[in-house]
Amino acid sequence: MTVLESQVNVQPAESGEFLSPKDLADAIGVSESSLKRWVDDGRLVAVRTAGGHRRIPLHEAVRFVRAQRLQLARPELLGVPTVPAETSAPTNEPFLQLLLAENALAARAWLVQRYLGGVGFAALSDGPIRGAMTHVGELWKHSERGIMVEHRATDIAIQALSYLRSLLPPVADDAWTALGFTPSGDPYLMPAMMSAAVLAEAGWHDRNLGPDTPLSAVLEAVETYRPKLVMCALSLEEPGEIARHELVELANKLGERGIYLVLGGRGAPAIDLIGREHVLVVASMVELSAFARGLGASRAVAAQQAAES
Ligand code: B12
Repeated sequence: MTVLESQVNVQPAESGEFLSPKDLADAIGVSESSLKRWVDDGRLVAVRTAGGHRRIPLHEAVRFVRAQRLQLARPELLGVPTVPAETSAPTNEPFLQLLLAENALAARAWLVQRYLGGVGFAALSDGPIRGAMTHVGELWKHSERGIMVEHRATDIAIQALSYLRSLLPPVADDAWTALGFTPSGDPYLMPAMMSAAVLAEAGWHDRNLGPDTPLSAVLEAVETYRPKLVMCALSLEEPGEIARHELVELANKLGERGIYLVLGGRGAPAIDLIGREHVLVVASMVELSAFARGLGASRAVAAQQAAES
């Protein structure tokens, strides 16, 4: 089941970031007047052009389609890559096959289709993406080409993740901030990218410092962004000595200020911080998402109680 480039439908929406009511109505398969009614009753947020025309931001159209669990009649009119129905079988395999076929556009389209269908960023990360990368990570044991294929697949997966990230709705100005990084000596990109996007999906501002980040830069970022949550991704089972020491020092400093430190990845259990207050070791993006949403909800409750008192 290979998907040819020619099978991937992509028709750029008018401006690429905004849709006309007609395009969105046709994409959904409803009349333009129905769509304008949804805008008028506030279920769908539109903006006005200088000429007074309604336009719907792409991320808002995506949010609305997901929230209403709509089956799109013509998904290509959204201007996002989509793949033919038969490739969206509910298994992890298609994404892996698209990575191995180096079909970047179809890999992106496959993720977008599942996202439009209601699967969240965290679940896609823990499911098809992790599954595919685990398979890819074993190839070097079985073939000379294994490392080359791994590098190509990683690049294509990162492209697809970045694209999906660009479809997430903006977060509220007063939302809390989460800082993400990978420690000294750890070259891995994807887990920190994923955890940042998962926090954005949960309504937080995210600041990702990426791979091989020394403690000094993390502390600088804590001063700059005042995060309520700091996430560290450890992809190697045996993190280096520098990383271990820096993380203990970081946990001490964050603990003094009541800032949470979330550790994830196959190296997280090796860091001697388990059981510390304000330190969490989690095994998946879904767990991280649940924790972040819980913190966000507790903030809303505290704000309401403060308002009522
Ligand atoms: C791509 C890759 C590389 C690339 C990274 C490129 C880049 N810039 O990102 C490069 C080429 C650098 C690399 C190098 C090496 N690699 Co490598 N690599 C991989 C590979 C294939 C994918 C990694 C990835 O991004 N996975 C996707 C992420 C999302 O999956 P994940 O790590 O499972 O994370 C999930 C959960 O653990 C959790 N999670 C993880 N982190 C976090 C963080 C937070 C905050 C949260 C909430 C959750 C969370 O959520 C994720 C989604 O479910 C893995 C295979 C694999 N199974 O992942 C091997 C793998 C990690 N590498 C491995 C090895 C051995 C190496 C090398 C030592 C090989 C060598 N001999 O040189 C070097 C080490 C480099 C170093 N400096 O130390 C082994 C690790 C074995 C071990 N037990 O530690 C693996 C498992 C492959 C294998 N099966 O042997 N690698």
